[in-house]
Amino acid sequence: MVLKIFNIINGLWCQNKITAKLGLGLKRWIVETGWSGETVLNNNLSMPRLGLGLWGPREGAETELAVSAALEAGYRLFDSASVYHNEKSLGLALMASGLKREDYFVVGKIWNDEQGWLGPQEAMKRSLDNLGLGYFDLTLIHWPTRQSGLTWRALAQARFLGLTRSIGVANFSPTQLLALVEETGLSPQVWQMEIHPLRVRADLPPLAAAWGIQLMAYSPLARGRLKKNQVIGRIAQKLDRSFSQVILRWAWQRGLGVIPKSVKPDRIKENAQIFDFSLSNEDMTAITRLDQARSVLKPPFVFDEAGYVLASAQ
Ligand code: 1BO
Repeated sequence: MVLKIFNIINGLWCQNKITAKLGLGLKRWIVETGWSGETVLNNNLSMPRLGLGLWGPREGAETELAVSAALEAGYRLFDSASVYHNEKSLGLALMASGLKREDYFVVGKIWNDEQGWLGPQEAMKRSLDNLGLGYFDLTLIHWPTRQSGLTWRALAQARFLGLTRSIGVANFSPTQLLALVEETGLSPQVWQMEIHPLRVRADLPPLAAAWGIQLMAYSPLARGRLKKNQVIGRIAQKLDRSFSQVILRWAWQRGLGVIPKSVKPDRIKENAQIFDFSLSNEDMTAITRLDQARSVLKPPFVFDEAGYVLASAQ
């Protein structure tokens, strides 16, 4: 909302280069204060930092109800993927909300067998058709494959053609990301990774900051593995908050985008209520110390020796 009002006023006086530059500086300042819940990406477009993860809900009423509950609770970012098979329901719920297209942010992903030069744009058109939308706000390569250099060039072209406004990667190690940028000369706007207190990835925030890329945590609640954790329980009790709110707030204070998944309206609402309290440095450290460098995910395919998805396993 703060950014929306700002954008209207800013549009009126950004008639020349100097005022436009001042306007962008002011926009960054508003975002950095945390008032807006948004971040400005390295292409100067803004993105909500809290969103609803859609890996799991089934196509149909389950996804539609989750998305409607999220919209009502104030979520504006929806993390979809062709492989989640619920794009039609996401699109229907967005349409039913009556919101304008620019008022929500839709993330899409290119699955492994959609990678290469022609596959990504065909897949994006298919997904946009399912969603009933004209463009993605952000499109990610879902997993690194040996085809990802070509995929990345195709995504850059898709951005140029208006199929997506921003591009990024998911599940790329720092080495794989560097190799991609070196091969193509194209930097991502967003880097999505599995991050939660059991997999802290302390190496990633400084790298993302140095490279000017927004980091986004998927499975931020460790898929329920922390429900009985005593450290989080103690902090939650002290602050009179839920386990999930404490974990999400920890991720938020690390500067991450967060996309918790839930299909329960009360849980969806609860997960969005993380802006009226904060964690002390001691609490942040105590949660960070829970790190076990452990993934809570079992990808349904295998990787080669350099961590790329094996073509034969896609
Ligand atoms: C296998 C899908 C992982 C989450 O996007």
